[in-house]
Amino acid sequence: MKALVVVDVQNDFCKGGALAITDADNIISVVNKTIQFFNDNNFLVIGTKDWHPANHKSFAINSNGKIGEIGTLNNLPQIWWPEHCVENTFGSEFHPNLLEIKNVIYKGTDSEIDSYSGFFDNGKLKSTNLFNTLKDNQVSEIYVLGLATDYCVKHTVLDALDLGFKVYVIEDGCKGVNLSPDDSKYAFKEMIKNGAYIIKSDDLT
Ligand code: VGL
Ligand code: ZN
Repeated sequence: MKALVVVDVQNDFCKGGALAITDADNIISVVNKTIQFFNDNNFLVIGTKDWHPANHKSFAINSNGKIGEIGTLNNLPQIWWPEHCVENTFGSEFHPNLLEIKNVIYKGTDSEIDSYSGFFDNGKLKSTNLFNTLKDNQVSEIYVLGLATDYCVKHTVLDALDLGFKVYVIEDGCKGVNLSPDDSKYAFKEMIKNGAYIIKSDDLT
């Protein structure tokens, strides 16, 4: 079985959002085309949501940090982010033009620790339901796209590879934060080095 994992295509990462990624909205048509392809073929479609309580410690304001600087959270290096994807707010909803996704995985729900991967928090202390959902559906190959290339897409892909999945990343369906200008480029390199295949949405037939 094949599964599509749509990573964090939420308002706060899109135009006008609290952690808006440049040109994020340009991926929506690619993401929708890909969702449609997976639906048409009766493959599994899963969406992840970054889903933080308002007191989440990755938010600069809750950790006495400066946005974009690095500190420590739960003994791990942590980038301080603006408040984003607060649970049950407009910012944490999927982009309004995104096709409906029935299977949703929530991550970053523990205020004490950040979670870039759709599978585990950054310290790998707890897991989400993503692995079990994939296992229950006998998924062996996953296709990943969404936001952001250099954080949640990358970490979801690396964990999926670690867990033994064959992983394809749909390049034109991803955009990165790029705190440093080449972060997305290096993210793709790291994913490739660890065994991911980089494809274009048009390669899906
Ligand atoms: C993300 C930064 C903070 C992401 C989530 O979805 O890539 N990035 N929280
Ligand atoms: Zn977050």
